[in-house]
Amino acid sequence: MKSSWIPIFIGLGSNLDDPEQQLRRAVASLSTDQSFRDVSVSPVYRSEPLTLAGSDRQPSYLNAVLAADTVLTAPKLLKRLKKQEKKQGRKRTERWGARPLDLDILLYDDEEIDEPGLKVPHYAMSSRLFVLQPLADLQPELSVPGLGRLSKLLAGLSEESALERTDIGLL
Ligand code: A4P
Ligand code: MG
Repeated sequence: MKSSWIPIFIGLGSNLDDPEQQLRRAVASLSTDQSFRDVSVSPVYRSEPLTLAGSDRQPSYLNAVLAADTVLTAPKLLKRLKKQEKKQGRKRTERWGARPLDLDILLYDDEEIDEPGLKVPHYAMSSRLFVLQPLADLQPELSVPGLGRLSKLLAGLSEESALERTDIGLL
């Protein structure tokens, strides 16, 4: 039988309304929530915004990854994260639009989930340096279900997507 504490990785992103404070607030909220334990957070990176072609210019993002164990099922975890985004002023407007907080479920144990409204591993993680690098900082030996070793995914990314490591500590 599976343990009731499930290892998870959450992607954090912000490019609006004081991104550093947004990430701090999200981490503080999750790490004091009893549904989570053993919370750790990667270094914080500044990254160029990935936008849809033709959309307005956006501020750069701060990105990080949070690792924890949770008792929540995957759908309940998604609900909890959406609640946090909403609390922190997220309004869903256009896809990939600027936002105070974006919380994505990157990995939920070794599960592959493909349901309406929930796809895990996160559909775009393998092409995003701002996800893979902080993930590797936390767990370099990780394998991503269905995609293979993290080190191999990282090696396959082009140098184009520049990433700047900051000295911000979130925990
Ligand atoms: N959803 C499905 N799977 C998941 C999952 N694993 N985790 C659904 C979280 N949500 C998941 O997401 C749309 C719907 O995806 C949710 O309602 C949920 O049911 P959203 O957060 O409402 O909308 P979105 O974020 O605009 O769309 P999308 O396609 O999820 O965008 P991403 O992939 O989250 O990317 N540039 C930089 N530099 N750094 C960033 O962090 N982030 C984005 C957003 C764009 N550009 C960026 C960054
Ligand atoms: Mg999202």
